[in-house]
Amino acid sequence: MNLFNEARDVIAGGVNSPVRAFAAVGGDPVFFKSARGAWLETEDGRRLIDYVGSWGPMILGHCHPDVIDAVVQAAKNGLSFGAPCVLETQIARKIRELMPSLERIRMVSSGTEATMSAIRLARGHTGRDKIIKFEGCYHGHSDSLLIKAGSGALTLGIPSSPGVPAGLAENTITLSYNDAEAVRAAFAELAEQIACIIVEPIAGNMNMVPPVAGFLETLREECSKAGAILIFDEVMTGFRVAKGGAQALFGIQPDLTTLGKIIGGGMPAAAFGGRADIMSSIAPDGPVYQAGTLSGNPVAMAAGLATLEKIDEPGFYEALGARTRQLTDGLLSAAQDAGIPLTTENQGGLFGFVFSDDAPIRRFEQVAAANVDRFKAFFHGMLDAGVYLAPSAFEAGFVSAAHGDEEISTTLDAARKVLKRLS
Ligand code: KE4
Repeated sequence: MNLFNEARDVIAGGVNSPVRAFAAVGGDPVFFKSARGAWLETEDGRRLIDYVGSWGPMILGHCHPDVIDAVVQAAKNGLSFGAPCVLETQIARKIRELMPSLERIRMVSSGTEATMSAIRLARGHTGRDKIIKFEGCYHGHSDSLLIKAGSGALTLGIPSSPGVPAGLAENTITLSYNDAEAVRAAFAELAEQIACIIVEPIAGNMNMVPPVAGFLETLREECSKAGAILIFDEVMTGFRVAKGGAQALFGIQPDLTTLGKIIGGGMPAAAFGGRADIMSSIAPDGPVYQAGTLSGNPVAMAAGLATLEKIDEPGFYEALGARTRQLTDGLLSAAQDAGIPLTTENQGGLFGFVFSDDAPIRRFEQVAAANVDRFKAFFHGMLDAGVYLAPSAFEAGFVSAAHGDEEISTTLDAARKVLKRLS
């Protein structure tokens, strides 16, 4: 029996997270047994260049010695205390040093927990129930956030997953990403009912879609006017697109921020934080309850802290950004030579590419209309050539500090050959 069938015999769907199942690209998922730097090693002995990086955490590359040493050292002192340890204070200080808007922080164990808790905090702090999110943005799988709009701008949410009660869904308003007018209209109609807006300041879950000028500014302005809380979900963009995240890049200060991925360095760690007055509403200081057995786990804190120390080194993001641009520029020229419409985005260590001639991509509808069949063929062609891309046309890509000239040139050589075959 093959590894995937063996997994399916005991694990729901054969995977512990749906996107890993290759349903969006076809075929069986690849099983990995090890990774180092920019490279993955499969169970059947192949080496692949990795552009998923565990969906973002592995910004230093896999098995960075400083991170592994920190994890081993922490583990030798005990895996979990369920009680305070100084590593939690140290990483919280480091996060605030890099992202000053997080005046107070609460560690959790996943991005889903971070956004779920931030939403509850916003509702508890404001006493309001409605939240605004944007179609194409993903904030983890808590009930209030698995909601898609019907048609129209102000349609009250309908569940996009069974198990989400209609009574809850109707408090989620889903608008179009980059549609500032729809945001103003929502506040004009419902201002005093809106607890918060949650947004990916650069969307990385509908491929990569940056904000248009004025969009984030409108969110900031409307929330400030209405006394609603602006939540930047930087689980993906935090320390990925710039040292201080998207909020530093765009110079916009949210009221709350959610983080994950990189702050755990590959271990389960995430966080929410922001204005001290809002965070004072969280238990035990305040009435909004939130808790977690492994929140602030010392081994995860050690991995995250070691990672954040490294990204804070001089020149880290200049080098990372240049590497990512080298990749996306090369993909663009290979597609042009092959006569295939392709548009790309890049910022820091995050990139996206969409098979479409409708550039620039700024709306979910444009991504949804792109050539997914061509993406599938490209994905498998690159996999056969030894390059592991995200197995979905709706995901972004991740470059690490370990991706060097060899990895980029090998990737672009493969892309040139595969695109020529597709033309
Ligand atoms: P987790 O619960 O998966 O740690 O984080 C949820 C989350 C929250 N916010 C943003 C902006 C995110 O991108 C995510 C998770 N990202 C996906 C990849 N697009 C995780 C991969 C997966 O679901 O397996």
